[in-house]
Amino acid sequence: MSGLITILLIVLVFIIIYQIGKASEYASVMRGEEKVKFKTNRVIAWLLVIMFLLGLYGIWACNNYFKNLMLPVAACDTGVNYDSMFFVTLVTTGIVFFATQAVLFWFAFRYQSTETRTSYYFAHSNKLELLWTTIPAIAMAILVAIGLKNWAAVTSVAPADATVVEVVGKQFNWLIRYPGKDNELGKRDFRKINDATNVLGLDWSDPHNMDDVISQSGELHVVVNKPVKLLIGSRDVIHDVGLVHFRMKIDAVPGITTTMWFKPTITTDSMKRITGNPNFVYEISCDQMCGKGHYSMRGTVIVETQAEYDKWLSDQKSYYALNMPGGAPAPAANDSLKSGAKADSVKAVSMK
Ligand SMILES: [Cu+2]
Repeated sequence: MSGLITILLIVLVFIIIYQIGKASEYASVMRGEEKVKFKTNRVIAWLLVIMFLLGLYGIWACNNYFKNLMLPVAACDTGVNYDSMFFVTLVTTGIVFFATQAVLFWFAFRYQSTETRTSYYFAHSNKLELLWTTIPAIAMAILVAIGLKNWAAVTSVAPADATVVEVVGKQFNWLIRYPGKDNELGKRDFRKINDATNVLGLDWSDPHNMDDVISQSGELHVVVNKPVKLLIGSRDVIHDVGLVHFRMKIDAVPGITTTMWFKPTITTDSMKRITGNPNFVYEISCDQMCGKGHYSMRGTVIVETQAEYDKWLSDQKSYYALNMPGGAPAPAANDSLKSGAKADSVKAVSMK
């Protein structure tokens, strides 16, 4: 019974709304339909102007509210170039945005339909088509060219004196490997990966691996004003090395080594002073959704002087020393390394 009453009530409400609509229609006929139309036009035109002003205020308010989220100055040369590219893009598109929006809302207000004005039908103009196709095309081409130049700077061949550091993503942290005193990273083989004793699958038959240092806490130490080249990889799924303070990011793909290089120009200590934040740290974020622990893939970049870096590195034990206590480097067993099964037995020997 109550269901029927509800349906009847809904029907009744619809009938009332319909009747109100009809009544206002009759009223407009009695008052003169044209008059009502122009009055409505005026109201809408003013509402559009108000909407435009509210929109401008909204942009300003958002910018003001979120300005604390703005990044500090870029901490490397390529980052500074990236920021200037972003600024140029923002100014170019910003001018076009404000100009077109202002014209759009102003025309709707200024040229509203009135008793004396009839609409002008404007079908087509080749000149206009050419103008508003060519100018944006040229502007976009220039912006894209600047972008390609910046991208090439980051991904091009690194200077010969660059320190090479390996950054490998895994669910869910960054493994960072430094070449030891020999300044060369040893070979690695994914078949040798073992979470307990060989997180990166270092090939112990390669002497270059003996002094390699691995940070499992995701601490990337780099020297100020010295180029550093990152060799980036992944142990499982696609991750992404995001270095927001250096305005850089690149995917970490399993089976492929991606690289990018940069020259940090501001030490962590200087950046603490610049930002006025004594707890400031440069961050490594994972910029690719990689699983349920994605949020926790936070590493840090420590930009320091050469002396500080040398001291830090000399304080580190090599991964080999940490995981193969008392073990001697594996004998020359290059031939047996060709198969994964045999390679494991080599590792077992070296662990004894
Ligand atoms: Cu991730």
